[in-house]
Amino acid sequence: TRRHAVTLGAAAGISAALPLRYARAAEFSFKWGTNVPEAHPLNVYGRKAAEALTQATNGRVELRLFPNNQLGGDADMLSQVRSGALECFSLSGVNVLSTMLPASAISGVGFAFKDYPMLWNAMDGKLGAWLRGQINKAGLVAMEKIWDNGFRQVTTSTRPIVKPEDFRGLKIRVPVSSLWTSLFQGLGASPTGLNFAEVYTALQTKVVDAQENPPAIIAASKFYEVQKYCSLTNHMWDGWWFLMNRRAWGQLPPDLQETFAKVVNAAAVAEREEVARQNENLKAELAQKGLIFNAVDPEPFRMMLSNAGFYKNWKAKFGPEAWALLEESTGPLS
Ligand code: X2X
Repeated sequence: TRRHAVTLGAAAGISAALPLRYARAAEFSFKWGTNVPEAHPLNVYGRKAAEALTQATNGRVELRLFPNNQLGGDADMLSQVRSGALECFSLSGVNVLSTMLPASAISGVGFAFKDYPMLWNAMDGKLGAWLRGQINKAGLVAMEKIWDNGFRQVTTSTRPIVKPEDFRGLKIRVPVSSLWTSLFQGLGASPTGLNFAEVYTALQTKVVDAQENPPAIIAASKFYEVQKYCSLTNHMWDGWWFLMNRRAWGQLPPDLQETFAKVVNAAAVAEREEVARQNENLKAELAQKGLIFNAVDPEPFRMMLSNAGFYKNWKAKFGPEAWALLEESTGPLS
């Protein structure tokens, strides 16, 4: 049987030949774009999901992963997944998705989530369900489990961030997003919105002196080559929704939709564990590569944001319903 052949192939370590083991071409072949390098767990677990999906559907559904902005930058991939040129795209709700759907940025409010239990309780609970509903209304499909990127840390080539004043005038890259821009303006920095594909070069050529991302990305994207300090600000959490073009999703019959969702969501849950592990363990490895780490007390930074009117302004923008859902998980934010 086909299944038997797959097992033998896997045991023999043959994976490049996978499609040949199926007599017919896949009935449904979906491209999946991501914005981070091959080595990042998003792609490692993405590849596992693609293999599992081929097996679980006997080759009927094929997921072809294109990591590292191979299909274009964040904004390009978003328009492609909206038009149907791309079927699947992993995108943060706080990133360019929020330019078409402002509500999707609410998970990125500064210093909102203290830890992972608080975060998953929200994203796997009512807040996540509400956000997927919004994404759906905007014409895209979001799989239930959001993939982890992690709590974000600031790297710079100039100075460590120890107290809020250290942000003053700092040229820092942020994703193209008004929430991100306002967060760093509130902290006194000079943020520039850039798609992720442009970040390494922008740091290398000193167009910006800083960026902010979790250790797993700092390692996978080799930012340690062009940055000197990493300050553990934990200023916000971020993750990737697995977004799909609605027509592509609708092509799958219900049983295949169910299998697809099950496989992709299971991979997301496994990816979360690996990302959390890496974001903790990679610090030692990055320090060996020359990155200088420092711990940060978040409270003065949160106070500064609060004094800048950040929470008041964003509460008004997101509206009472969304804000109440957020605060249900985080406690009062002001
Ligand atoms: O663009 C970024 O910094 C990244 C990779 O973390 C996101 O996708 C938000």
